[in-house]
Amino acid sequence: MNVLLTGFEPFDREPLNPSWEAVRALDGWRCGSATVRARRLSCVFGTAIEELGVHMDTLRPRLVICVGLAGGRAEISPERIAINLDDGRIADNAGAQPIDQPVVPGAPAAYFSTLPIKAIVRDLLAAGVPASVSNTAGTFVCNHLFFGLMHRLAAKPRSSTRGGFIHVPYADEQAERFPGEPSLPLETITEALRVAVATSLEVVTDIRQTGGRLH
Ligand code: PCA
Repeated sequence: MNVLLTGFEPFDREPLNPSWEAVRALDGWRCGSATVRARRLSCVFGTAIEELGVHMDTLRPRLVICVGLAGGRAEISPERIAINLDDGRIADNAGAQPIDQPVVPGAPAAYFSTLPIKAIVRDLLAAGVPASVSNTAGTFVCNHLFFGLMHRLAAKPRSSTRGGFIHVPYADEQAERFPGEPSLPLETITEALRVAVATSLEVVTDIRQTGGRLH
């Protein structure tokens, strides 16, 4: 049984993207009866969703976790919701900068993750990794991919495949270029994704625990 983990190529002039560096360290890792397959996606609107679709068609995964960098966040953050909106504050790696466009015209406004996001946060905290639920994945390529993933899964309601998105902080290797911004060791980010995979395979119904915010 395959688990698909995706990370992104670098973007915004950075030489590395910790999402891909962490994900690729898990390629081939066996978690119980599941095997992780790591794939790198382009940081390009449209293309990222197309590449994900090819990998899903080929690997037929039972679990899909897409991972991206959220520079400036201090915690590993499982995303709760993908919105049907592209609004680029910067251009993607192909130079496109959509403003207020739907990811998929005519599709629902939003989809919820089908990962056990609360249980993932619980298990990360228990492992000593800073973590919290995020209630917005932004409006750039990460949210775009997350929406594309959930739209695809929603089209096959009888499939048992679950999926979602996790944002990670800068890796320590990037810290000197972002003074004052939080970062984590790459090994901690990799370990966090191990926990996220294991918890997602184990927990089908999420736990009841707040992940809310006042603002
Ligand atoms: N982070 C960006 C896109 C690629 C990535 O790793 C985002 O949060 O949208």
